[in-house]
Amino acid sequence: MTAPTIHHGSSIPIPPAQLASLIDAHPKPPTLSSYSYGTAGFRYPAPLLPCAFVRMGIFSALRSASLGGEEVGVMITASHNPEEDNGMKLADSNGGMLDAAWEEHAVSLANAPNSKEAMVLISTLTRYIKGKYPQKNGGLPKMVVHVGRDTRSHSPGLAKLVVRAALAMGATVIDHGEVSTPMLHHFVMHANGHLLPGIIPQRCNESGYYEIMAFSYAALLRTGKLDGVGGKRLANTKELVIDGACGIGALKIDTFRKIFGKLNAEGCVGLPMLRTVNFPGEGPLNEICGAEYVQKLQLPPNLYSPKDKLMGMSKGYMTSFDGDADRVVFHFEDVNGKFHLLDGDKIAVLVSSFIQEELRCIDPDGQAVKCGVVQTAYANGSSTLYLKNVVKTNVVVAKTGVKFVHAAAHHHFDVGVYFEANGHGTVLFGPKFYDFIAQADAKLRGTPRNNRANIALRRLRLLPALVNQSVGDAMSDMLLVDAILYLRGWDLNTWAQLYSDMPSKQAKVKVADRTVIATNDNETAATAPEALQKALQSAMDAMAAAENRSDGPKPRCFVRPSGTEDAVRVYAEANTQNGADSLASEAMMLIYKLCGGVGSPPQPFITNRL
Ligand code: 16G
Ligand code: MG
Repeated sequence: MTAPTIHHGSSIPIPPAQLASLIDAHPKPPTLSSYSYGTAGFRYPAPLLPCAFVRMGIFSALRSASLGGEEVGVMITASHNPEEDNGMKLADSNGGMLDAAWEEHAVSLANAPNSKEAMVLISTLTRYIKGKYPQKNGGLPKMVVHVGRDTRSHSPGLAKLVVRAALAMGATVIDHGEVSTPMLHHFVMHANGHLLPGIIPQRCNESGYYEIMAFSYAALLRTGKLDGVGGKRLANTKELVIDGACGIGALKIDTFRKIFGKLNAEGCVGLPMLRTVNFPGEGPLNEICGAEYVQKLQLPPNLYSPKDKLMGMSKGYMTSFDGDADRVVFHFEDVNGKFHLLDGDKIAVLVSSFIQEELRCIDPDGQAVKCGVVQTAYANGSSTLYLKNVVKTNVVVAKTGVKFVHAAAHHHFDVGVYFEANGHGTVLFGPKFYDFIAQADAKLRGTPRNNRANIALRRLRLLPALVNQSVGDAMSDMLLVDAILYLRGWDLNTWAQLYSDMPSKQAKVKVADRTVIATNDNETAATAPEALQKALQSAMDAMAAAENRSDGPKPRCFVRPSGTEDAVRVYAEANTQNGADSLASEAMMLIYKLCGGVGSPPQPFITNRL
């Protein structure tokens, strides 16, 4: 863990001609028609990025100024993409994703054909900001940009471009070096302390990030024995194995291990042993390992670490992070060596039922705080049914991508749990939750410390600090899940058996232009090309008739253009693996035929699992 490097930009802005020549030095790649801001920012093969990165360095400084000097962030990563790709995610001052209105400015600036036009956009934004926040010296307000990067070989070079361009604008740049995406979002959220709820201690550096999380996690474990139910670590949850996807997450777990050592020495019980596999350099980033691979293919990760690191390792309690550690899925091998996946849907079920149960210990009617879960079209139908019928919570379906699910959770609920099936998610606590905690505190004062309502209050009060509310965070989510399992005395098998997933299949198809496919707001149905949805619906109806089941979710499939790759994604689920595979095969063929498929026709899946 190293301290960030702070660079101060000059208080006198560099002359426009110099800024223009910095832009000119990194021209638009001739092979790229335009940059688009995808599901999570710009993401392209690394050699195409220098132009966009210089411009986004300038842009992020302007964004900070446009918020009256609040601090913003730039994370250099292509997340779960292969090593050759890179990209950036922009964090707004609340720690969340860049505001949608400013996304448009970012895209326009990235795509300005030359420095002259880029300078016009820069001066328009500058004029607007100066009008909004007039300064005595006639300049822009204070600008602060936090920069972080993942472990890709080209990330340091790209980070330098962002730093240089932001400094040229006169911004202060806080360069955090190699960090995970959620760490960078955390730093930004905590740097703007006035936006933080009072219950969360302000910690805007790396050691603070670990401490706040580890201490609230340990405090949560300490409530374990009190309710007479849990506080049990079963033999097969004593060692938690973390597949770091050969990326940044693997490096960062080490600090937790050290903190856990200290906590142990201080008498904290219930901590698992952490064992990390798949470090950077041990294998190719995100390849045959990590959350994306494990979740999409429903297969265990390859273990690249040397044999001595794997010695004595059990596969009974494992997690996989993605390349920038903002996603996590759990998995285990049962006694027969069968692989079981616990994805984001299962995490949503575990977390939302835990929070609701604790809330009900204080407010049995469940009226004081509106809880709910936000899912995407990818959520397994069984999870949605379980949430509605067993957890008895509200469910909203939003468009894929954190910026959409996050906004929906914020909009609809006082405690909004969102998890994409791929493992990206978190919990958002709104003002009504904090009021509820304050009122419960007053009401329960003087009552026995260990009555159930008091235990619940203690637990609920710890959650806002343990959970990274700026964005999904593999480390925070992993600790949250582990704590809940411990409090319940469960292992992964008990959790897995809450409900059985509908068999599903995911696939992708290459087409000449994926923008010919449009979908409705939450991507559950295609709206263009015209014939597509009708044909998909017939395929679903035919499958429903063939399966002839009156109970449970019906077979379902949907297609959507990917926001991170040049492909159209297909999702299908049915009551049998055979059904899901054949529905997915049919959808792939329909895309190929109706949407301009390229290359040879997709091969149908041959079912090999029942
Ligand atoms: C990005 C998104 C993730 C989404 C995925 C979909 C963020 C931080 N990450 O990784 O939420 O599920 O893209 O990818 O927003 P796709 O559009 O290629 O299917
Ligand atoms: Mg990621």
